[in-house]
Amino acid sequence: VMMAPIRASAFADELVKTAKSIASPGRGILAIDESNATCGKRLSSIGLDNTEPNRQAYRQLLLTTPGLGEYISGAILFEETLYQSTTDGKKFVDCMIDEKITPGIKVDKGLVPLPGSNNESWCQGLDGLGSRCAEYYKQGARFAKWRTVVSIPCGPSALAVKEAAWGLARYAAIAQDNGLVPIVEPEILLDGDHSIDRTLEVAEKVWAEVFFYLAENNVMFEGILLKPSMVTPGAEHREKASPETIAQYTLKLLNRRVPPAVPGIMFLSGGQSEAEATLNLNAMNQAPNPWHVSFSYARALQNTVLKTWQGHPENVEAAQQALLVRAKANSLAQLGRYSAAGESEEAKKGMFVKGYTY
Ligand code: 5MM
Repeated sequence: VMMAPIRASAFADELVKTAKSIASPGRGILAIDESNATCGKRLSSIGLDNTEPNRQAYRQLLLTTPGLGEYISGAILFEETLYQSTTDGKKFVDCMIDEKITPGIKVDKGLVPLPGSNNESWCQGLDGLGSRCAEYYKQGARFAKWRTVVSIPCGPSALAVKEAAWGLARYAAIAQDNGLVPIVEPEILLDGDHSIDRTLEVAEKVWAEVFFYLAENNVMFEGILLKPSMVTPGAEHREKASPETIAQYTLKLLNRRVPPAVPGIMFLSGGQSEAEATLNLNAMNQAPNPWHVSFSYARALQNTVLKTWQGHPENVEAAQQALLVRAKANSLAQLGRYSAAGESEEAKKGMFVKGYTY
């Protein structure tokens, strides 16, 4: 007799429904869960101070974009944003629900050095996670995110990979127990001069361990979403790879490591330019595959928006149009129907920063 997973029993049906709706055709995730420190960096790039009203204004611009829900199925928020409202007093959560955008919440507490490793890091946040998830659910969140990183130039050490995988699995089980669909994000950083084959090798190791511990923690695979890095050469490698090559390697990774029970693969952009991130996603969707291969971009959805906004109220509408342009391009890429003709120069600018930490 097969035993059903013991975890997630109370929320099982709801988790499956939530995951499916986030992974619906032609839609993906808008990642705007920058912690206050990271949001401050974004604001300072356009000359704004890192104040609560400025963060609120920026998130209001994004979350009140008319028609956004056609292309965006979920948005990941930082805790502060989950409790904020528009200047007219409408809760951001309600703005999202009106557009059929599922509210999500970042639940990790960030990266710190991992003692005993090769200068690597681990992700904190398991203490008190159950009660925080329960609170976020009450506030309207229906999915969660936990991002940890793996560095290829630093090894990665067996210790760092194991810790990353174990932390993701414990988090995923706790999130499911509290009704939140966990996004599982072990970001393999772009840094390094390694080849695309080396990235594939590391990614295979990382995902093998992640799925081993997810299973050991009785996580229900139908109620999770993945947020992987695309398989590319290191950012400082002498050769660049075409979208076709990146798609071929990345799909090889998914085929080898990800069970078809997982409903959605929502890629991160990791410092790629807006146009690159869209082209690579489009290349992956040229043939049917067992999952929903889509996006969960932060920088690759926000770069042009920020530059267009510049913090001026009179630019809000134009900035919202810029968000719609990117969201629609990625929606088409999810369906395999994107063409790069007519992309702006801004969208083609790379955003990779060596040694970048959020
Ligand atoms: C939005 O940025 C997230 C990191 O925030 P903090 O480190 O400030 O807490 C990050 O996890 C992001 O969601 C993912 O890396 C995807 O973003 P990109 O820009 O790589 O698509």
